[in-house]
Amino acid sequence: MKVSVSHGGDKVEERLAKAGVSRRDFMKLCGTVAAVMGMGPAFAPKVAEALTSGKKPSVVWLHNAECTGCSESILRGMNPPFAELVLGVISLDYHETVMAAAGEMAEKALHHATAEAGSFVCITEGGIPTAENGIYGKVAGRTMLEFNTEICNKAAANIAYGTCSAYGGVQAAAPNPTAAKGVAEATGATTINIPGCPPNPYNLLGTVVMFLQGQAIDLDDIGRPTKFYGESVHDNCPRLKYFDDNKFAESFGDDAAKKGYCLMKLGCKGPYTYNNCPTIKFNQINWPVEAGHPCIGCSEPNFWDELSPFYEEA
Ligand code: FSX
Ligand code: SF4
Ligand code: F3S
Repeated sequence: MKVSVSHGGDKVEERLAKAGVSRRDFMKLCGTVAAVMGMGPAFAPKVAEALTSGKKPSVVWLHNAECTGCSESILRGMNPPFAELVLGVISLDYHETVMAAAGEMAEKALHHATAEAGSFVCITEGGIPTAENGIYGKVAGRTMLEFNTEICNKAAANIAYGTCSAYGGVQAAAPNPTAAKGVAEATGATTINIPGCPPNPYNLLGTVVMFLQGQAIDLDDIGRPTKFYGESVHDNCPRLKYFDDNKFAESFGDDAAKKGYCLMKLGCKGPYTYNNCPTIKFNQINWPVEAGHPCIGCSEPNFWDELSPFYEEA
């Protein structure tokens, strides 16, 4: 693999300093990434080293059929400003939502970044409509099916970010009129899947750190890094003690719910869902079950069909 790396531009420390993020905050974030990776605090300097090595892999980010919540999950990361960090660590050569270029200039940037096979990493967001040769999703006159098939099969590595990109997601829910599929299934390319609707940006950052460190990334049988998706939501849920004691909330806002009892009778799909939400949380602040909402299984393939109705016990 010979992903082109840029050594120019702002260094990650400079970008973070401009955004008002201290070295101390940055080290705290590295500690969180180390924890997400299942390592102790002693691993934080290694994370910092990978993130500040100055090697910035060239990344193109393709948008498909989606709600853009996946990009939002990164852009709204606050602790420290996550977008600054991500943009400091990679050379983001194409991303329709955040790039300044538009129209033909944007297309040129994409063409330029993807001209040489194996020289870039592709991150995809959203599912791919495949019915009638993909006519239900087009960018710049080309179908998503066409340009994803071309680019993903030329990339050194593909990361499917979000459940839609990994497995089809909401577009692929029954009756799926556009025959939407995940990127791997639609294009034949291999993807590392970081599902969630939206996904947790720390799982993406942890994957990028493993990539920068040259670590082998162990995947489960549906393409998810086992470091982040190896245990169920239920396994690490703070309400598990109540589940074990048969103490359940019967309705939203009842006394049992307020006491933090298990939400299984309100539809929680935590036992069937593999993700690290209870330990990493969103913005390290909260996550659905702790906020009083059942897990709807948003990181599982076909969860819209197979794990619904969302508010009924499975
Ligand atoms: Fe899907 Fe992402 Fe859910 Fe939304 O782009 S995983 S609908 S959060 O935004 O693709
Ligand atoms: Fe499991 Fe959900 Fe109950 Fe938590 S709330 S213990 S994840 S069933
Ligand atoms: Fe999704 Fe369940 Fe986590 S709904 S965000 S996998 S708690």
